[in-house]
Amino acid sequence: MKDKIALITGATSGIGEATAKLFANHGIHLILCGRREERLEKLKQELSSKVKVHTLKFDIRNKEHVFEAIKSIPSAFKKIDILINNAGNAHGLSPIDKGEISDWEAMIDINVKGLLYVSKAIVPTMVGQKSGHIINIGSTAGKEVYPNGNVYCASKHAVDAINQGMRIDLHAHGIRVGAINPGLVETEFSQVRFKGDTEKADAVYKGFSPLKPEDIADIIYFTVSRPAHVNIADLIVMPSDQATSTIVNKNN
Ligand code: NDP
Ligand code: 8X3
Repeated sequence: MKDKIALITGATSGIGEATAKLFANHGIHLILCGRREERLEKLKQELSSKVKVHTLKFDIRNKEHVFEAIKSIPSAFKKIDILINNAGNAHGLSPIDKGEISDWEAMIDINVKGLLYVSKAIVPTMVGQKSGHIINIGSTAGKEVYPNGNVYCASKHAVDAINQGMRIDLHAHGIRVGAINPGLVETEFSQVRFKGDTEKADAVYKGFSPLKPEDIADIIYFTVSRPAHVNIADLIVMPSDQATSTIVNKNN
């Protein structure tokens, strides 16, 4: 994997950040994306002793900014081997009659449209180079629907469909496409979902051992480091204490 180049969206936190650190340990050069510039810079400083790091600050909702940012990638980083479509979040957890339209828009714009913009900006180059590996970060919420999860689940079901569609369209071009669908992972995810309500966010992970972002990073690295003839197409991973989105053993 040494000297491959990976672009990771949502690299400033959680799963994306853990993946960036693990990739750097394996000699994979990095293009790190997110909105929080200080975090991007900090990560760049930390990882630059191991690999080449380029940072791109953009809001994935803004189509023009996505395309400008990706166009601006210096030539040394232009041959992207691995795309990790990871940026995303839940916004709110409310029944459909009470949900905020702005939250629905955020989830569709970031989790679905943003993923498509980034892919559209990168995939044609992969097609040209007849190689590439795309990992779409879905969710158990893309495999089932849970109470009050309505639009977040819809956005992740869309990621599931896009993952399948990408694989159908791109496998003949030598591009591997696969999704990793995690259950409960303790990151900033619930802080964002509950808009900074730390008590509510912490309660999500109380009483059991949730996945850590490093657990998902391990699986992402395993997936991208399989031999060229192996494509992990769709993988669900949950904490051992979780059986479905709603069945979680919280008695530990
Ligand atoms: P975090 O909140 O820790 O990280 C989310 C990342 O997405 C941040 O780096 C953030 O960067 C980026 N992001 C969010 N909004 C935007 C935006 N508008 N433009 C650009 N980047 C954005 O959560 P996770 O690490 O948990 O989430 C990563 C992925 O994993 C998401 O797709 C999520 O749906 C998925 N997932 C998470 C699970 C969990 O339980 N935690 C389970 C299943 C799937 P910045 O704010 O700097 O822009
Ligand atoms: C994140 C996991 O269960 O909160 O996708 O939807 S969950």
